[in-house]
Amino acid sequence: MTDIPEDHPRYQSLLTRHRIEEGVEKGITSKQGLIAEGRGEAFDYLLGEETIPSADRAERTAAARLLLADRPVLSVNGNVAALVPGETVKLAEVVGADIEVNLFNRTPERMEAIADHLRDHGASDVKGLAADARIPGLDHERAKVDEDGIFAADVVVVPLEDGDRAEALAEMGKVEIVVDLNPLSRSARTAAIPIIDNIIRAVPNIAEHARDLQGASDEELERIVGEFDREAALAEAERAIRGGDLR
Ligand code: PTJ
Repeated sequence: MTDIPEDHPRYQSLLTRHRIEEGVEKGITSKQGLIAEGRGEAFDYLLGEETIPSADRAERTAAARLLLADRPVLSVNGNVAALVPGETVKLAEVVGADIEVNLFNRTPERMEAIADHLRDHGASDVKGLAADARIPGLDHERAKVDEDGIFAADVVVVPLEDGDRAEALAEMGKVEIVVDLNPLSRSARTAAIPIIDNIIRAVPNIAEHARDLQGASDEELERIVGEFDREAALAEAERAIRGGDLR
């Protein structure tokens, strides 16, 4: 990346690509993660590679909901670990959440590599390795979670999630905060709080809102959550993608 100047118009997107590539090389990100990244990039390009106002509102709402939660958990897959490891650790600290590695393509090697990578970025406790509970309604490998992590959580942040699992978690009664650049994806449509933004921008922005809201009363946080309109957020993102001016 040293030969790409920071003022290159596609700097952020090239940096993201490079991180995903590195993730695959380190055994963190799956090959399917490369395809997922390509799909995400196309949506991001149409969004103007920026956080649109409805996404910023969703991110503030997510911060408020996380601060209200009793047992919040941030779920981490191979793409999230490659793109925002340090930012995820910081967000977990600000809102008092646990971090759990939860993979679509689960192998013991990738679980360990991701947990190590998160520890290298400052995580003290990484869940997901015990796998002593199951999400009902999913096949064996994809259902594995920690009993004292996602299984017991009231609020779960699930970025770049597969639709089946997002639906199964919602069935369990979890409040889901989904980060996904595709407003039409089943995971985004299942979420209580869909965030249609790049994970690279979303995670630090949720943390910034959480810092800002740290002194707020529960009534104020509940007001923010209550005023959020998920249908409007999805519609606004779809409108921006379908009708946006290409820059
Ligand atoms: O690491 P694993 O084994 O858990 O696998 C993770 C992937 C992402 C490969 C797996 O969950 C998968 O196949 O996901 P999908 O079904 O391809 O969905 C990924 C979604 O994330 C798509 O809707 C993309 O548009 C979106 N996406 C991709 N990159 C980003 C993104 N959303 C936000 N930020 C991104 N950087």
